Amino acid sequence: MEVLKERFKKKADEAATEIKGILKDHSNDVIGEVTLAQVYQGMRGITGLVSETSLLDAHEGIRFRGYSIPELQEKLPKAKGGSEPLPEGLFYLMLINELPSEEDANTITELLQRRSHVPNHVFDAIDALPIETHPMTMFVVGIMALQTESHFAKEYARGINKKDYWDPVFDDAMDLIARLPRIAAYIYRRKYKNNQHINPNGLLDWAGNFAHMLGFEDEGFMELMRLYMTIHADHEGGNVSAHTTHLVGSALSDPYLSFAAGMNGLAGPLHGLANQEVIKWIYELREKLNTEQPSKEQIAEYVKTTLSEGKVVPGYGHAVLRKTDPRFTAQMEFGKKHMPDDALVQTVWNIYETVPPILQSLGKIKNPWPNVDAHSGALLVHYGMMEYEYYTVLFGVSRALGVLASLCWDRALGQPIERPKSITTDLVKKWLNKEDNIWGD
Ligand code: HAX
Repeated sequence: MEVLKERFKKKADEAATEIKGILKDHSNDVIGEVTLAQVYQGMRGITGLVSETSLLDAHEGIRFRGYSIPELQEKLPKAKGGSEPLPEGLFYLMLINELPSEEDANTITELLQRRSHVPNHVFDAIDALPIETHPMTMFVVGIMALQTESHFAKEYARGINKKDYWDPVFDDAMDLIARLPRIAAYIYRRKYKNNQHINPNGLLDWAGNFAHMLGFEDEGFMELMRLYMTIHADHEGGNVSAHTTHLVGSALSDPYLSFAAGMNGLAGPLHGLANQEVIKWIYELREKLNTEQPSKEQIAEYVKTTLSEGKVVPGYGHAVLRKTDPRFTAQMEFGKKHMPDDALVQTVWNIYETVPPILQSLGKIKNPWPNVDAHSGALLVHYGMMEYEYYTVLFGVSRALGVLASLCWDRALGQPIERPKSITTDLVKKWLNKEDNIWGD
């Protein structure tokens, strides 16, 4: 067994024993209560899931295995000459629950290189789609076509013992993470660069090689990809893409099926697609006002128009966060360091100064502050990646690191099929009328 797999299994066995002990003594302890508003309004704030890889605090933002983004930037291994963390290191941290050494991160880079072959039928499946197909649809089709390679699906068909599920799921997760940049780059080059594809460079790290296959050799863009792939990787378990991957995986659908399902959720405009919506919205604003640098007053007017048309301001608000997203701040710091005079980046910063008080004044929005998607597009445009419909694919490649590490943990801990209870309004009315025995069996 390879070293990484052995280390994971050891950690997972220890954690499983610990959880068993906790449940033995505390199974009936109550950790929350559920209100009718939560039942009707998106289960907001209901604690009902365990996801080991990261934890979100409403005010502080995300921590990956206890580490904030600035801490990751300081403590994770870097590429030679670079100053942003290697996403391979974050993956190691999420999977093994220990900070990786440089050697640990390099081991993952090599392991991913070895597993990165994508069979031709995957490219054929993508090629069968009309060129105008949205890149996220192409991405999901590519992942689904790759499902032919699932070790878990084959082992399950052969009758694998349930205590061994984690093993082929681990292999599928590693294979998928290794292959996704290839598929994603293929989609980009097919749709936007005349089908001129670029071979992988085995000397580069995972994110650097992805940048290379996309056609961006600029060291600044490679650094951006390392940061981008790190900060988008995970956001605890309840967000749509993570929760969907976990939910579908709980039916023992293999990691390809589960991750593709998660990506369909990421493709929604209230979730990952917001990164394309932000840039589209800024471009429409620039076009309407016929200026590359709208003033704060012009931005404020445009925000009011957006709201009056019954639309959301993309990139602002969050279901859990109640402060500026530290993923936004990390990108802002990157912008200050690499491109402080960029007109689009400055517009993003002016929007940041303009939007929150307007949203706050409406009184109903719980979080008027920017989320991760408010900033990412402007950095990509700076390096020449203009095709904003593609941006959510980048998010998806990164998100694989977190949700697939989590899926390994789900199977190693023997998490059961997910099946919460739903009710009808009729039942709610009976409950309010205090009728007996309403919850049934
Ligand atoms: N612009 C306008 N209205 C907004 C808003 C925004 N940015 N954010 C919230 N609202 C509205 C809601 O639509 C809701 O209106 P109604 O009562 O009329 O239905 C009201 O304010 C209360 O919503 P909330 O409780 O504050 O927010 P939710 O938890 O329901 O929704 C969302 C969280 C992120 C979906 C929401 O803030 C939103 O639509 N934001 C814009 C889209 C976006 O940026 N999405 C990306 C989120 C981060 C992410 O997942 N990235 O991938």
